[in-house]
Amino acid sequence: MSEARALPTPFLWGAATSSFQIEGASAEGGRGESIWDRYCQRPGAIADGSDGRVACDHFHRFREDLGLVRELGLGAYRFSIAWPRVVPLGTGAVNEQGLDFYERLVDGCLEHGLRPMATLYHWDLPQALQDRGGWASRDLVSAFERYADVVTRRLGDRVKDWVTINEPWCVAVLGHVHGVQAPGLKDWTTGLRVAHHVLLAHGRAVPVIHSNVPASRAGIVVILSPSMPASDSAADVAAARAFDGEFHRWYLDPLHGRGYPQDKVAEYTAAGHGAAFEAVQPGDLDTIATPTDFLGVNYYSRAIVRSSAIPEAENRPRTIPVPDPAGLTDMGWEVYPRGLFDSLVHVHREYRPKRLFVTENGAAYATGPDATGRVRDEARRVYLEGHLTACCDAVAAGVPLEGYFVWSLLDNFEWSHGYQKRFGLVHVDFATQRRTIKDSGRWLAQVLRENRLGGKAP
Ligand code: IFM
Repeated sequence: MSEARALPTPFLWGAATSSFQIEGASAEGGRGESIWDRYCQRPGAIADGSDGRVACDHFHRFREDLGLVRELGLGAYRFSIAWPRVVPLGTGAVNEQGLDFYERLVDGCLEHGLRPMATLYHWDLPQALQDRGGWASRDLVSAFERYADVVTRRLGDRVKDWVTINEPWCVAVLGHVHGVQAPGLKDWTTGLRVAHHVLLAHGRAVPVIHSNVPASRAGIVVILSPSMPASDSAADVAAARAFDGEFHRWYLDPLHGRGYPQDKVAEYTAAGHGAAFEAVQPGDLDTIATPTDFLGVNYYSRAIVRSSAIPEAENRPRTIPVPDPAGLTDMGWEVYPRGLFDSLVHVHREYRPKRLFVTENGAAYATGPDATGRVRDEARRVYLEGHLTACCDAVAAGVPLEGYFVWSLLDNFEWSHGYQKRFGLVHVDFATQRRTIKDSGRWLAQVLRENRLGGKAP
């Protein structure tokens, strides 16, 4: 246990979720099919063969779940809106029942004294849009702009914090290059087109949010994972730089007015993916760089990168696992809080966003209830303590960090891992839908109550 220290104030403490991972009710309330509904049907796509049809049944239990956020002592709740619940076919008819659901959710937040932060796109694209080319098609940009308009007109009097897109790298690369997320494609040229359209959609949505929502704050969420060479060899150093280009700079540079990094443009072109850049039209880069009010950072771990002879066609990540398995979460990700501090300081110094939020941070551990019903997840408490300390250090170092959201409120559907990876502060028994606040959640509530970190665990 580290020395006790005061938490930064004012500061927004919250928990985060996303629609497909918790809502369930996939065929209720007029919701259309999403690419994740379709992807889950693909044999072998989801480790435990599960899907999102019921998930945490949050659609029906959201009041109980908001009560849990409050019980955890948090002041904010980050959730996402399912595009196919609001515009079932992606364009055309609006489903009023879908908007009504999010209105009830937002009102519930406000009744519980929670500041809502809404994400417009956390990966559940309407399948009808995928059938018309998905994010590889430029038509998606205006479809997203219109969807953002519909949602912000209805909720903008109550929701002030808006995230356009969650983790564009995951959308583009996991979904279209590695094929391990919906829609499950494996093609770099497509992935690069997707990345461009996703960024463009973000840039087009920001003014829509600003004009529909008085006093709004709009931003995008990126995932950061500081890349470090596995050795001092020139080849590993170059590989780490290449990873940094793919994972961070490809998004952060254009978002901050620098255009796409030229080293990566040259690399992708040399690898035969140059056709992707035909998607970039005059004015696009200005749109992508539309000023925002915050940058959201999702952080889980660092990446140790080695040069390798893996042929690019295999679409495999070029990272190596760290040697000490004791320091890994159930995702196989190293516990490395220092990387959060480094990432926040780096982004602040390099890109100067107006303000920052840690919009996701957390760890998967399978701990379930013991014979007394208590969930003793000490490993998660340690993880959170380390990362909260990193946030306090970043604020002390002058980073304009104004909030932190734990991933996740609930154990939930962890994409291709199904229900096997548990990130929640709250345990969910998926057979009964019973919720149990874990020890880590009780510890967090105590930290927030006492407004200090490093005290005795409850
Ligand atoms: O569960 C995901 C979330 O949907 C996006 N960020 C990473 C989390 C953990 O993998």
